[in-house]
Amino acid sequence: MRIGEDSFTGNMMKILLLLGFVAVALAEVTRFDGEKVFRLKPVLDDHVLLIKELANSMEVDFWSPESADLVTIDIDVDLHVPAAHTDMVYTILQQSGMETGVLIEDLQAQMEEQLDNRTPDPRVHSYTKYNSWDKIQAWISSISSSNPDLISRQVIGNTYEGRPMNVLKIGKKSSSTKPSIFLDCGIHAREWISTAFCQWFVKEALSTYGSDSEMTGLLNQMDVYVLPVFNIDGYDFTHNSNRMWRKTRSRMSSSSCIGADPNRNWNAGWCTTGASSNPCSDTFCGSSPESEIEVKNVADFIRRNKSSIKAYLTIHSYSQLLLFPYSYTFELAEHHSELMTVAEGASKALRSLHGTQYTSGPGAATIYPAAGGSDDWAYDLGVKYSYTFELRDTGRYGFLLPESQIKPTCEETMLAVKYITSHVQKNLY
Ligand code: 0X9
Ligand code: ZN
Ligand code: ZN
Repeated sequence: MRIGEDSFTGNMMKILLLLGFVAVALAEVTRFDGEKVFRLKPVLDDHVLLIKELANSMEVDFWSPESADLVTIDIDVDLHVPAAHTDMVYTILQQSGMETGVLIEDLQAQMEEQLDNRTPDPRVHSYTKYNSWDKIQAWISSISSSNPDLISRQVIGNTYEGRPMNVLKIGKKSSSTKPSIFLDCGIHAREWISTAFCQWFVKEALSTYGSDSEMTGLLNQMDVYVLPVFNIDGYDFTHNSNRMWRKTRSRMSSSSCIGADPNRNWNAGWCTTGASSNPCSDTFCGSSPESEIEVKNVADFIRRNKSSIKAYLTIHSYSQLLLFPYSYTFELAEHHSELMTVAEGASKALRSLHGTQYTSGPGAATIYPAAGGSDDWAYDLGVKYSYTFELRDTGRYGFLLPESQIKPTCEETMLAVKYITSHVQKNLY
């Protein structure tokens, strides 16, 4: 090992590289100054047509529903419009007579307001902040190594960009295989409250095991597999480049557009409805079922553990819904009435804490038909209790739910999740 000139050169190189990376990172951050989110209430075919035309003629981004293909009469549309077009779009909408409101005046300002819990130390992991992937990854390691009696972890594969996907298995150790529940968060990158919930769930499980009888009973009898961040590449991208990213970050040689919708990529009526085969769409279903490595990794894991997994819970945001199969068809699921009863009980438990209202029902009829989702896939595989949560809020902040709402949102969601898990525990099959 030589020192002197070489180490000086080496250090200079490091500094230059670092500066280079900083410059690149800064250059790539997308800002949203002056951009608005409109809420439209289409009640005529003409309104629907107009929204689709707008979508074709300028770069608007659908927050809800997720693409122009899903727009129909009588469902609210939350539309994100670039600054340069806001005046024109607003005028056109006004002239059409469609009811139009402004949900978010200035997206950049709202984005900065979202981080309203930035004290005391921005460098540490916090359950009431939106943590970066790097912080979550460190948290996964430390929480598993400090709770060896209740947590074990395994890597189920890597993401497209090579990040390890850790699944935490939470439960009292047992020599035989226990029945289990699979919980994932962060399928969609920009739904940050979802990712916050999985961390909250793990914390609550650990801190109430032994004191809360429901949690103790659950973890004694069952295991809960938690995937804290499903779409890690996308999540990291929302922290470092574009806050509004939804999809994975995979590349295809046939298109310059990046990523597929990881909730349109499952082998359940794949790409037949409410999904797009255009790689540039936010609801692109991918080049084939499970083309997204993250989806494949999770599907493989669930298939491998199929005989033990009794419930599949997946956390999204926003619109305060508790959904169950089906979304790829309007046909009712075989266990429709039980799924509905449990969903209503869970919604009621959730509401009891802060009065937050949830609507429950099968996906297709309750939000929109959309094929290739994880809930439908798990259900058709044989996981009877399959639920998609859409957490707070109903559009005031949308994906930019302030950090000050993490605690109340997670607390109320815990009640619904525990309601479902205790039903599952009492009705093992
Ligand atoms: O569209 C989705 O993937 C979910 N809504 S979100 O706003 N978070 O994107 C709803 C998923 C419901 N289930 C299925 N479509 N299978
Ligand atoms: Zn990172
Ligand atoms: Zn989602």
